[in-house]
Amino acid sequence: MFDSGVGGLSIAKCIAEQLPNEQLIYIADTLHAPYGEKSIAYITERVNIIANQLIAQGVKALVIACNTATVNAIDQLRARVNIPVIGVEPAIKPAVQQSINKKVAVLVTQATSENERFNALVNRYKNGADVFIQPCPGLVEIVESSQISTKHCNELLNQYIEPLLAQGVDNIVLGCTHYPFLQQKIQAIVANRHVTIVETASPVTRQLHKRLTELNIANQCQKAKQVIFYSSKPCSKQQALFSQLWQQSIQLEM
Ligand code: DGN
Repeated sequence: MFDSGVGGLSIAKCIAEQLPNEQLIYIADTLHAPYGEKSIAYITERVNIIANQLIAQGVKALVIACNTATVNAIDQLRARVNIPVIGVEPAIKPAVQQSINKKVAVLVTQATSENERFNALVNRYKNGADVFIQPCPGLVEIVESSQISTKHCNELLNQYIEPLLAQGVDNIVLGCTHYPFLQQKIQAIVANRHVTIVETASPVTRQLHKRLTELNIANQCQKAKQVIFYSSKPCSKQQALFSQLWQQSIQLEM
């Protein structure tokens, strides 16, 4: 599995907990992050390079743990490789179903907000509800640079979320895998407002398990395995960030 950086660890954590008999390899493309403001051609090239590295290691499935990379590059990757490719898409459908006010917000990167496939997904599932698409420039960088506890982070989140609350939104979908690391902060902003925050780690984990089971290749490790972590920019700062978000000391491979 891979992401532009550490965001996909929010998905990896869920997979590692729920599917302990799978060997996970995680690549963070930190040297080329963030993807959010990059072109489709650039994102596609990065996705293909990383997917090839993972396939060369003999993986049996790929998880694109990044909404931006999924909407921009999953179709061509699926057409090109012969193993299951699981993507991450914002959980708009359940959010609309459970919204009482029929007003839902989706927090995404700039690239996702402008993407045709993402907008088609919104139109497919909105079912008459108001779906507010909120691009959130800066949030990925905050997670990548360990600035979650700063005033700047609070200010940006308030700037993006307050107007949505004023509109009566009662479900907020986290449409970027970096955002679950800001969930406590978002929760504090929406406190007492009866707002549900919707994430995608569990549905992605279920989908991965389903595909592996269908192909009869699930649970092939006898014992629970340690996750192997790579970064395209390995350094002590990165290792500290990985360990902080993984809530356990980890070793970054070169
Ligand atoms: N975690 C990525 C996503 O889910 O979209 C962030 C993409 C980026 O690098 N901006």
